[in-house]
Amino acid sequence: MTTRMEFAVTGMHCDSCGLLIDDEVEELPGVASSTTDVRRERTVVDLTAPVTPDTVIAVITEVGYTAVHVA
Ligand SMILES: [Cu+2]
Repeated sequence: MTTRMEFAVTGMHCDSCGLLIDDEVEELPGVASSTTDVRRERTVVDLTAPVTPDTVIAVITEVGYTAVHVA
């Protein structure tokens, strides 16, 4: 099982953007933690149960950013 996924995220302007993404992604069942690095434009998501990349992308899109699954 995949325990970590990484996304390239664009559209973030400040640390609040990263915190917003992490708060929303961490609401998903199966997500242990979400860590966004605004400068690197990356979000790393650690899982405790299977979650599809598309599920995470949908949440990030919903709050106004663009995400691509990279690993
Ligand atoms: Cu911001």
